[in-house]
Amino acid sequence: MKMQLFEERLMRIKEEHKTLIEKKNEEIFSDNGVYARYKNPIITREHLPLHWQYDFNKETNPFLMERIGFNAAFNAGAIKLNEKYLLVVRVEGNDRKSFFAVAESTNGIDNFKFWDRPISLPQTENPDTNVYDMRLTQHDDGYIYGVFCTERKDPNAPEGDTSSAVASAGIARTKDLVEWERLPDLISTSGQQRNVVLFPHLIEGKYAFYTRPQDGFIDTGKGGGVGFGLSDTIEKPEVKEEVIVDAKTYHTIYEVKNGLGPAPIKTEHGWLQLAHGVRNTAAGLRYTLYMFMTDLEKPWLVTHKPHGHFIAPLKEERVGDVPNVVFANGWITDDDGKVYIYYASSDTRMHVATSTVNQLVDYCMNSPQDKLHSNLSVQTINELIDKNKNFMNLI
Ligand code: M1P
Repeated sequence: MKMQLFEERLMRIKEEHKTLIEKKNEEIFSDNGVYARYKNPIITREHLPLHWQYDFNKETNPFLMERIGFNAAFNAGAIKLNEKYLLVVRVEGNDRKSFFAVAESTNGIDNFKFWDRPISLPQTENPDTNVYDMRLTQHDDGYIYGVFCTERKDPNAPEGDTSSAVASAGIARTKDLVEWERLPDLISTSGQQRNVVLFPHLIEGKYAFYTRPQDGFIDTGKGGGVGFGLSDTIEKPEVKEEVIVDAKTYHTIYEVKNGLGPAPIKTEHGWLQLAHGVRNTAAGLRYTLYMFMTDLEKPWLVTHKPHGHFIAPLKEERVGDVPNVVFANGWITDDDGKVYIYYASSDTRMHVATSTVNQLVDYCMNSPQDKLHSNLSVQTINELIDKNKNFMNLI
């Protein structure tokens, strides 16, 4: 009886997994013309390898029950290596611990398969309690760097406080995403750091980081937005001074906090930057993605910034462990200029949206800016209406 149950379940589990992994994705018509979404999420917790979940020995698992459960697969870093689109996914176990695992696809939009084992991340002297949200940077020095958030219990938390944590930027480097060398965590002037991204080139002979200084674990407090700072070396990374690149601002989509997404994309007009902004609502925090461009030579200076969000949670993307959230820490540019924007919804699953470098530059350079007042927004709309006066026969 038990043997039959085992075999039936085995067949069903395998079939469902294969169908999911092999499911073709479909581009959805883009009404905004800036980027196209796709019909299916590209990675979910159901994509995780079956041998991470079940004990397939009939003797020790006669009911073929799941032994290790996974809660979510989201916030992935991205890189293209050897013609493969690789995502370093934040996988969260049912035990709440996040870790990193690589999933690969040959076309960047579907058929993502996880590598055989998750990444075994070397530890520093002070072991991580939790790690998440790795940003990958192919640096001029020949290494691929993974900068991620490492979280440990706050040693100064009052007795009985079993929630407070300290977030820092952990750093590891690799050449193949298989073998990783851990470096010391970034030291900076602020108490906590999350959303730290390594810039791909040296500046004035130094390693350059986009940062997000914050006073507390959730609240950024006086830490005013996306920052930027230089470190003499990468082996002893320390940013002694941070300038604010993009400040959090009253009554915007990044009024509560913001943070950089992936490492920027170089274009002839400047660096394309993708970030997340957080605003408050009666239903809690809302995370959306926005874009801006920075100067080619001085990548800490914003040159163009479209108003409002670029991608906001839509339909089922709004539902998940942390609702009303989109978050991105990975994108890939192909040689032909196609851009794959990898974003997660509601801290639960991964999606892709595609665009091109030319479209994203056009979006950044030609979309109106946020003028921070309703009447000025109306003025901007009226300017477009006036511009369209001679083209009304088209619609
Ligand atoms: O839950 C939404 C996001 O919250 C954090 O982002 P931030 O540091 O900007 O608040 C991160 O923990 C991120 O992983 C998460 O998706």
